[in-house]
Amino acid sequence: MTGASGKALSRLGAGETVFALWLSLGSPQLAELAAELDADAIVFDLQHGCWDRPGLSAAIALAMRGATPLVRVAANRPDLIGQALDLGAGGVIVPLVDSAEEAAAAVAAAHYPPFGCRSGGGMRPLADFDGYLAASRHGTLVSVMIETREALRNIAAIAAVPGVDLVFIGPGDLALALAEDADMTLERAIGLVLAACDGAGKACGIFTGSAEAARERAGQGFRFVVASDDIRLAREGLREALAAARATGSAVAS
Ligand code: 3PY
Ligand code: MG
Repeated sequence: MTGASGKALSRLGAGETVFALWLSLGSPQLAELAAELDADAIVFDLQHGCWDRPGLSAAIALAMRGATPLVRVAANRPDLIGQALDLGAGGVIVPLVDSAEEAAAAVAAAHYPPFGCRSGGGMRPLADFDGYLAASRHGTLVSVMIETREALRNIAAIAAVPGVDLVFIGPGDLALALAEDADMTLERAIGLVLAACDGAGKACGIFTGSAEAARERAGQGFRFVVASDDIRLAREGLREALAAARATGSAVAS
């Protein structure tokens, strides 16, 4: 089991946009459905999502049939990053990275010595550890999230960190961070991050919640966008179905 990040990393390397699906509900069955759709990446959200480890392990195996499985870890910690990769994720998205030092720590946690501090183990890596080790150096996607004022201040240094493959904006948290800031709008901050990534020759991505937003951001030069997520889709689909059923019922009654 090697090179699980292949599809997403090769699209980024070729200057193409990665269109991702985002799963938070903790359902391996949804991962199986998503894997049938030829997404470039399927992201499993462990920061805000409902995943347990056995469920995540099953979901990653299903996702990798058709896409690059990525894990948004709960925090920038070597144990969490190592666990996600040991389960077979092709890469990690690390939230709330505020400085070049924190970005370098995330990169180190994702790589084995001498390039980093990841510990060797896990059912999937050990199936063919020599092959996995050889592929992992250039085949593990590391993405750091920009979602605070401090990250914004340090964006040039963060984007320049070797081994950061993708700088990924969390617009929700960034909006919270900038709420009281009269001098900085969210869109201006997003533009500054994109420009810093261009300057550093790094891919910049942004969380989006709909196909329209994903298309628009891709058109602006963002190289990793999210077509939708399972919570939003389930909520909208269920709401629409219920409303449609009720509308039919009232039409029949009248
Ligand atoms: C944010 O918008 O803050 C995110 O983390 C997206 O998931
Ligand atoms: Mg966030």
